[in-house]
Amino acid sequence: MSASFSKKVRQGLKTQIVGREIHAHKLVVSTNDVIWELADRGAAEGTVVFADEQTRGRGRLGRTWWSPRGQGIWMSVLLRPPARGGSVPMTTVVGALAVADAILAETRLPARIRWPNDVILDGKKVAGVLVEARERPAGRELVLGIGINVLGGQSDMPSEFAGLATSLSEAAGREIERTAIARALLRELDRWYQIKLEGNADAVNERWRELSATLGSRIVLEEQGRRYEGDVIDVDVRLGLALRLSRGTIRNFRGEHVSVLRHG
Ligand code: BT5
Repeated sequence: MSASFSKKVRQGLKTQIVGREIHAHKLVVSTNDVIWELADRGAAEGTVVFADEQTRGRGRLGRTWWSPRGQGIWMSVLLRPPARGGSVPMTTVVGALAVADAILAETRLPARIRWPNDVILDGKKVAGVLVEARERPAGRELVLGIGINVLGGQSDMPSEFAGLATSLSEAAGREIERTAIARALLRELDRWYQIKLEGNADAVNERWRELSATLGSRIVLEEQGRRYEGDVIDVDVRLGLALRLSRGTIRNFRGEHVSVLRHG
């Protein structure tokens, strides 16, 4: 990845916060780490890092994110939301909405959000979102990391998740250009982040419900060692996922410490 990648992404980009500064690297351990280093040095909110390849891309809960060279969008953005405006679950939803809307706008593929942080096509994971937070004297800093498989396909993927994942090009049946998706992603991140900053939770919830693959399905999840099975009756940015358990009681999960074991 080079200066020409960031130059192409910048073409016609009219964002206000996200993408104020864009860095593109060939090889990094994790774009989230690069952003944290830039944050330590006082980088502006909205600074974005892309990488061609990550040697140890991170997933949630200690998992790894496979990030082969030139095949996807591996990126992170630095956010400094005002006081109490930036919970990890809320920012995860902002990321997932932006990914799904960018895919829809650029490819017309029907991307859906699988709670809490996956974007899927035909039930297969095409993208993941990882949000990390730190408290600083001046307030909270968040790093929103996004991985989208753009090129290649299941035959290239590790067998551990090959049948469960796909890429945009594989799903579309034609080669999708990384820079076009990257530009749309920055535009949608900027848009959804500002809707969130305005406190417009209703707009976020409305779109999330439209795009949710989880709403209405029966799932099994695990939170801090305990298993829960039930029907998903709502998703809400403040309350999280509402699950109707078998005995009829309703329990809310915010998603930070949850793994979904089965998704109907
Ligand atoms: C995620 O974790 O889905 C969050 C992924 C975030 C990756 C981005 S890339 C840029 C930024 N920098 C980073 O270091 N990370 C972020 P999780 O829900 O825990 O899903 C991880 C699981 O998805 C793994 O255990 C695999 O089973 C599967 N997986 C790994 N790589 C994949 C890929 N490229 N495509 C589809 N599934 C994958």
